[in-house]
Amino acid sequence: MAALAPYAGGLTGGAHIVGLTGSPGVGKSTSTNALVSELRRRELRVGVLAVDPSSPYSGGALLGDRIRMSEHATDPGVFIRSMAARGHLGGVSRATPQALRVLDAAGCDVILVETVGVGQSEVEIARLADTTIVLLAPGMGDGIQAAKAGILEIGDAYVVNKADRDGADQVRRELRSMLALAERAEGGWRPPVLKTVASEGQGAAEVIDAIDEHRAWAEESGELARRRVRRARSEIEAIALTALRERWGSVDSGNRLDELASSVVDGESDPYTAADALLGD
Ligand SMILES: Nc1nc2c(ncn2[C@@H]2O[C@H](COP(=O)(O)OP(=O)(O)OP(=O)(O)O)[C@@H](O)[C@H]2O)c(=O)[nH]1
Ligand SMILES: [Mg+2]
Repeated sequence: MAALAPYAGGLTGGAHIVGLTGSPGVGKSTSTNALVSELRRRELRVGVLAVDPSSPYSGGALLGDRIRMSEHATDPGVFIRSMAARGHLGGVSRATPQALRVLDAAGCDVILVETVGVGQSEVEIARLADTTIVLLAPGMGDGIQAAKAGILEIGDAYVVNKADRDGADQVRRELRSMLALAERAEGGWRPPVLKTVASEGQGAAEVIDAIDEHRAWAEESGELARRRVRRARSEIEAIALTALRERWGSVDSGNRLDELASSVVDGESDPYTAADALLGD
């Protein structure tokens, strides 16, 4: 990581990190594939990270994604990697930034990060990305779910995929009216709501254009620099917390915790005093 530092990051330059999140089956991998095709048409180098936050073995997802992205498998301008985040200490926030750093240093212009939206993970990905795309689809109750899950705060662009199915326009309308209610600062970014048919590649160019516009705005407004500092902060924090937890393991050894627990049970001490004693050791 130290050797990579001069080649990765910066406050504005380097790879543009795009997070794609949404419910299972909404079409994230299919969309990623379509976006890669469009980015390659624009002669950009692309990295793809598919992060599975729910499983320590992303075998199934990996196989599916390989099939969906097989047309790019032999393209030297595309690097695709599936990762499981669970089982890594610190989850998405620890494992993913390091992979992003490597891809950035390797010269990717854009890195697409696909994560299934399951609770915390989509918020984590939004904290990692320069631009976050939230995918929805008709018939999944996604419009209403969106409000509940708090995804209205994290998207820099919303994409209603599977627009070949009934109800796409309705999801789009619902989403637009919900977004219109959100308060935005003067000169703030207004997330567009786009429609795609990822399986046909329809709408991919518009999504890439929206990403470009958001990047230009973020660079201009200073938001990009703020996000990158925030990303580095959470990265340092995750590594430090992991180190603390490891150190905790050595604090816990030598039966000190057992002794303190006995003293609490015996009424000689209380848990707060005991915790202070443990940390003071
Ligand atoms: N009709 C239609 N089907 C689509 C479209 N995009 C994707 N699909 C299909 O939807 C299914 C799920 O697509 P994926 O791309 O695997 O979805 P995902 O969000 O990556 O799924 P997970 O990674 O399992 O959460 C596949 O069968 C796709 O072929 C679309 O625009 N229209
Ligand atoms: Mg997928």
